Amino acid sequence: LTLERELALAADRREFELFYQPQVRLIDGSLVGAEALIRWRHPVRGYVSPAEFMPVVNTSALSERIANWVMETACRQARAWELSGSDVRVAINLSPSQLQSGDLAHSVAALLEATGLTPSLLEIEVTEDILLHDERRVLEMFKRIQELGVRILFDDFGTGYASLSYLKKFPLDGLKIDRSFVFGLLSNSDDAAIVGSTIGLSKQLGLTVVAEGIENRATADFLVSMGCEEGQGYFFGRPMPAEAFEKQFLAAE
Ligand code: G
Ligand code: G
Ligand code: NA
Ligand code: MN
Repeated sequence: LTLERELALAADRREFELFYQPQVRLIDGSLVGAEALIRWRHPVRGYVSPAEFMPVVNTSALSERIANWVMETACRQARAWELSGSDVRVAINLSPSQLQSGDLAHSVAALLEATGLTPSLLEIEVTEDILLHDERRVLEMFKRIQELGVRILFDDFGTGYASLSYLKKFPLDGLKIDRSFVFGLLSNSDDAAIVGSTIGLSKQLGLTVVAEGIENRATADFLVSMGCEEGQGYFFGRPMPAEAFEKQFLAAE
């Protein structure tokens, strides 16, 4: 059985799940959002990381099916949380195939309509490999998605080849500083300089800035001192099933 075939069976058997990782306002630790992250609950191997199977998914015929499932599941969850009185935003990771086939803006509009989700509670995270596609087409698609009221964030900022030129070319709402720059923040002055400049740059461009990979309080405090507004990382919470997320982060709201 090839991995691709196994993944198709897994989709039929509903073995995929979305986990949610909290995103907080750094100044007071209050919840602002959740990033939806796919997991494969394998009957024998347990939870399999997307790093192991998403590269195969993204180059297979399954790609669109799983991407649509992620988008729909995340929107339904976000709407359920909205109905329960929370204003937590839910962010999804876009797959490259979602820009190649069909009309993404139309799918997003249809999904918002079907679920009743307030558009500003949905965020889309895009990586540089997505922006490498036909520039005019992507630009047009982003504009239409943003006109719906959905925000678009540049994920893994700083790790690509041309991060700055993308900030100039695309109408983004914010960026997520890649965790590789955040880990060493306290001990590496180069990382501190890069993160500090990125925060300054974001502010000057009017972009929301989210730091990823925050694993301890000292890093969070340092980011606050540099003016970073939002953060995400194991210090605040690991990616977890929706029910655990509700218990830990939504019950007290
Ligand atoms: O959750 P984890 O850190 O294991 O994720 C590993 C990688 O898989 C990350 O790069 C993350 O962006 C990606 N990933 C997780 N969930 C999804 C998803 O639903 N869609 C896409 N396209 N990528 C995802
Ligand atoms: O590529 P993307 O930024 O979407 O990847 C998100 C991934 O980062 C998820 O797989 C998640 O498990 C992982 N992650 C989130 N917070 C932390 C953290 O504090 N430390 C580490 N090592 N990984 C993290
Ligand atoms: Na992401
Ligand atoms: Mn990232």
